[in-house]
Amino acid sequence: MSSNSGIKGIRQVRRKKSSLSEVKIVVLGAPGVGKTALTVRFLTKRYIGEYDHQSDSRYKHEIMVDGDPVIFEICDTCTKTTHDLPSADLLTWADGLVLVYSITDRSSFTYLKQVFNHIQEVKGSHSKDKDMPMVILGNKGDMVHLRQVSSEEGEILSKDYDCNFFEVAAADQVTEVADAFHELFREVNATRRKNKTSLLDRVLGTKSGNRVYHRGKSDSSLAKFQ
Ligand SMILES: Nc1nc2c(ncn2[C@@H]2O[C@H](COP(=O)(O)OP(=O)(O)O)[C@@H](O)[C@H]2O)c(=O)[nH]1
Ligand SMILES: [Mg+2]
Repeated sequence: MSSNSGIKGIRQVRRKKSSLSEVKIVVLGAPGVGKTALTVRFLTKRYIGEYDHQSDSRYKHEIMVDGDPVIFEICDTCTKTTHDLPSADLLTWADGLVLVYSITDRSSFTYLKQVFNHIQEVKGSHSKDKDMPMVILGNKGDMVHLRQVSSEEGEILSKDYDCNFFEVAAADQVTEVADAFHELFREVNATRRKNKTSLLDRVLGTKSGNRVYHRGKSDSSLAKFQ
């Protein structure tokens, strides 16, 4: 091997490292909706029926999204009652939120609305200049015979809060669950780009002059899964 190809090799490694993205995700939802099952399904592709978590669990995994490695840091919250709401610290830590309800449990759907109101309040008092990318998951899609929340209601909720919505089943889906997390990562990236551009606009005072292209939801939903 010539010394030239050695240098090339090092450059390639460096480039790869610097392009590594990181995303911090918090999984929220009422007790028993499948937050842990979905998180574990996404990170390991496996489904483990019962978990005995007494506190929030944190995971850090490297996952390929659209051909690039991404470090997912995930906080799987351990909500004990529907009076529990995420702390301001946790919401500040998060780049994006996975909001889970169960299609077999109407109260878990109602709980999400409570969470949304809480997020708006926290965002108001901690006026941070960023949107919070979110995805809503209606889990336990395999239990249609016990359905209490229609797909349309899930869709309407997601339109109200301007986020993506997927009905999934941690119990028997792998790709669909992963796709939902990947989509959230894409949304986080789009928001980061938007925030960077608006900061630049403010610093350079070019707000009204330049036209900037922001990737819309329809573009990101077309992106192919792996
Ligand atoms: N049928 C079905 N059961 C599920 C699904 N996801 C989770 N569960 C079950 O729901 C219960 C609660 O799941 P868990 O992940 O611990 O919920 P968490 O409290 O939100 O973390 C467990 O018995 C899981 O096996 C699913 O997609 N379908
Ligand atoms: Mg759990």
